Amino acid sequence: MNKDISSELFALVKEARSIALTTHKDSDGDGMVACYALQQILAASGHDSTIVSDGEDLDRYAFLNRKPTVEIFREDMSFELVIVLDCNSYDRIGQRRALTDKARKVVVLDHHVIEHNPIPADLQVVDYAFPSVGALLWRCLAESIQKLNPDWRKYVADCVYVSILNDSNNFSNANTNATMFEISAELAREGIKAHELHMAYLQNHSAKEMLYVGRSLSTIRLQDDGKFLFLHSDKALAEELGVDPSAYMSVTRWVQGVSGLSAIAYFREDEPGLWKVSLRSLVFDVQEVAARHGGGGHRKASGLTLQGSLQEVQAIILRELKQANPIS
Ligand SMILES: [Mn+2]
Repeated sequence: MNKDISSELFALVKEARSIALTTHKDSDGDGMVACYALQQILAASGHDSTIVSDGEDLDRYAFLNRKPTVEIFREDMSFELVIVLDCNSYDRIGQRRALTDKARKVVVLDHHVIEHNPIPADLQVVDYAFPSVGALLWRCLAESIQKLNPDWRKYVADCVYVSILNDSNNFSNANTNATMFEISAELAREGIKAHELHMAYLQNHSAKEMLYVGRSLSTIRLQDDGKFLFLHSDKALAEELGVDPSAYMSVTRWVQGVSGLSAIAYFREDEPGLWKVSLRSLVFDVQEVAARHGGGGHRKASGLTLQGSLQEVQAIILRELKQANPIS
């Protein structure tokens, strides 16, 4: 851990005439905001890059005060160097796999368990010891970050802190450890305002969004003698309230810590009959469950997508959880 990869990364960056940065499907405040940070780090040494998105709403990161260069994926795009952040599997990058297929060189920087269908890379750093891929950048590109002017370094520090807030849910997930606090202390010394970033990123919800959470919480049902908590938000709810759930902080954070449970499953209908499932457990390996259905994540927190009626997809997950392996 903590090996600096600045020279290896910049060797690839210097020989590339075009650079794309990208992250997993349903991007989040780790993968996407780490792209923002890396774009700034590359720009500081004169290397332009493009963040390639799926067209998701990035307004929730507007408080970061610097406008990144982002383009929505198109089939005809190609870049000589593609840097993938916060995932390591083709299953997680969706149609943007075309970018890695066309690239001359590929870099993968991640902190997730390596799953099936890994993306082959010319430079790969996958280290589970890091709480977020933003934190991985902070340590593994420390040499480059130290050379940034103070304004840019502060921006990168803000981005890294947001990545930690995202992946730790404000220091409350199971990945909260000494490394997370040590890196956060370094970020505080760079001048980040932790309370402001917390308010701007995690608390900045509209009343309608809170109503969306409340209505979703009202669907809580217990399964299998109270071992599993299921809850859901269907597409009709998002439409009725006019909220974009993909831009919204996960509903699962409001049920984490409920006592007496073995696992939580949250079902969010993104298209009619298409459910994004978030699994949380301190007991069972939910990464294995997700990977069996083309999803991924961590042993205690994972996600997958299933097709069918709510009853059908809940039956699949209930069966899977009953058979899940304990975390070793
Ligand atoms: Mn992450």
